[in-house]
Amino acid sequence: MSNAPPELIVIGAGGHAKVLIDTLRLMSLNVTGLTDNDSRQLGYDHVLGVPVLGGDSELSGLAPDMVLLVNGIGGIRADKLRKSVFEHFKAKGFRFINVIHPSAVVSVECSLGEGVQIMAGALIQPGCKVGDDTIINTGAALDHDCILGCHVHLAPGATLSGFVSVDDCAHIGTGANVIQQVKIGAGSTVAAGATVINDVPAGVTVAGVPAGVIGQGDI
Ligand code: JB2
Repeated sequence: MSNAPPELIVIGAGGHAKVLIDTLRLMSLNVTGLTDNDSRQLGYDHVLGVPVLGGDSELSGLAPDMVLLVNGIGGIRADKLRKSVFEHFKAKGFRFINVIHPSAVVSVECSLGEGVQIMAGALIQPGCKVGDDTIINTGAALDHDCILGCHVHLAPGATLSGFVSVDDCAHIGTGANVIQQVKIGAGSTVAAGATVINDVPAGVTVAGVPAGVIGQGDI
């Protein structure tokens, strides 16, 4: 078996990937390349100096144990896409690394799944559990004992008080607030700036202060 260091590849070459490359450098990790399925339409072939290698088929010739992946798909409508990318590559035997910005404050008394991304200035208090492939974006905060499922996205500045639970693929929008002990159902969207004081069922969108249901699924 080769002793060559693993390739570190980010899937997706958009805005979220740019922030991840910067964060990984602060972790002393160098991204070797990016894949983007629209690579020919991007209008650029590097992000922060890292080459866009082509589509995801570029990974098919690589041994999974010689590659570490980072899921660079973010975005409000992208949580299911993000999930499918994660599951596709996991099924092929690839591993996703955790990305934790050096300025994030993460209690040692919490558990993190695989491929978790904790961005600049985020806070995670004790007793929290964060599932696979979940993003705690810039300046977002989890108070004590919050339970987040897989492929959840807490957008920048979102705040969860203690004992909040968020099920798989839910999206908590920029600057939203969720009071203590509220449960957010799978695949639901909390609009930017909302204040959630009651449980949110699966698959709906809530908005406003206090937040109410305004529709089904993504906004
Ligand atoms: O299956 C895929 C795939 N699907 C979309 N494989 C690969 N390798 N790439 C894929 N993509 C590519 O992801 C798209 O072609 C696009 O270039 C990229 C996503 O870039 P975009 O800038 O549109 O979104 P983002 O997810 O990087 O950033 C969003 O989410 C962040 C959290 C933006 O809303 C940002 O502003 C936000 N901070």
